[in-house]
Amino acid sequence: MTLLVDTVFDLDALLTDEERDWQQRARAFASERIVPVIDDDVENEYFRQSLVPELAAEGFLGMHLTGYGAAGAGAVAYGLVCHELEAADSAWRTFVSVQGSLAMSAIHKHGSEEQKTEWLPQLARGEAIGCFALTEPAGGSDPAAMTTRARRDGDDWVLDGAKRWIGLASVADVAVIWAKDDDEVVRGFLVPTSTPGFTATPIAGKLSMRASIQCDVLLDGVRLPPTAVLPGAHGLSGPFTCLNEARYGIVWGAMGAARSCFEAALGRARTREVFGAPIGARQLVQGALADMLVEYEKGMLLALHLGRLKERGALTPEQISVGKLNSVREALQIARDARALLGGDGVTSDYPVMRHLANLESVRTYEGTDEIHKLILGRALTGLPAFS
Ligand code: TGC
Repeated sequence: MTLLVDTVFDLDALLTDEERDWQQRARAFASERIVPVIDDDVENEYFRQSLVPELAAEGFLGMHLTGYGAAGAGAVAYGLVCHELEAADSAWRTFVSVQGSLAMSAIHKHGSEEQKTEWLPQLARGEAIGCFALTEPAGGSDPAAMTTRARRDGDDWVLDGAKRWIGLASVADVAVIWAKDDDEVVRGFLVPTSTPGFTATPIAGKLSMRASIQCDVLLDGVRLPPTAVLPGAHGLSGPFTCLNEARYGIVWGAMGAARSCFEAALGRARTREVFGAPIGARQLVQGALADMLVEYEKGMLLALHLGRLKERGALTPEQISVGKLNSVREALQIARDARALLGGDGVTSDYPVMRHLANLESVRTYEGTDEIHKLILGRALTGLPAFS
């Protein structure tokens, strides 16, 4: 009997027809529109912006939000789309995350009716790109220490500071900028990127996420009207509620990268002959494949469980930390094991494994590092914060 990845626990049987439809459309999009070009784009460090309206036409941008042109899909459907896009490349799940889970979510959760009406429909249609700027050059793990300032000047706000690792900022039309006001309260601002004083510079020399863009952002006396502030965001819970959304997408997405690596290793195990037999006939190789399968299936079941909790409004930040930590950690291990099974060929672009491995190193670091998620769980378990 031959088991196919994704059929072991018959995850499909746990999905609705509508969820399977989202999954199939995302799988088709990934295989027809992303996979054929991804090696070139990675080689050339190229963000293929022409795919943005196509992703929008599929309804993938902000798909889990309701109203304002968003699809209003469920959390599991959104997770399945993240899974399929990241099976092609983390860059495209990252794009959907930054646009939908971070920029659009920030506006949807914290924006005024005018801000939602102005920005959400065009972001959902892919006619505008959004970015989300929280992390600063001194580090991303402690947003409470941010130094970007928002001061009042009459009715206006004026922003000064610097942000780093901001996805899509150089191609974005609007940036959600997080800054401290004169009372040391973190506030969010919608900044059209054409505003004088806003500069975004792509970070060069990345050996990971090469088909995506991450930027340094400089805010030099960026003057904004009073309507630019997100009225619903006061304090760090403002950005953190958006990070919850993006971290949730990663729980599914990282397992997509893992699936791609697992499939490559499995195919090779069946065909590659060493010592006169396919390596898949050897006990050590079967043991490695079994370990990959176990972690992949556990990761998928966990993602589905978290998705169902989210749909019931019962998902906690700590549960998201369990998912993000597990999915990325295990996806990295699967990618490393797959690389080893592929032998020397595993380091070439004949296989997607090294590309996924390099991408997953970024995914491990952004949206809360493994260490930060362990500390969130450590605080929840002991009641004792280790980071203050
Ligand atoms: P803490 O005292 O725990 O919380 C401050 C306020 O925030 C609330 N809160 C949350 N609300 C919703 N969801 C969550 N997950 C929340 N976590 C905290 C909390 O209830 C409190 O609210 P209030 O009303 O009482 O003020 O804050 P802390 O400073 O002690 O937090 C520590 C820690 C480590 C948990 C936090 O700093 C953390 O999560 N660090 C990691 C940050 C992170 O993920 N950075 C990645 C940035 S995003 C990214 O990588 C891609 S986008 C590009 C970009 O970086 O901009």
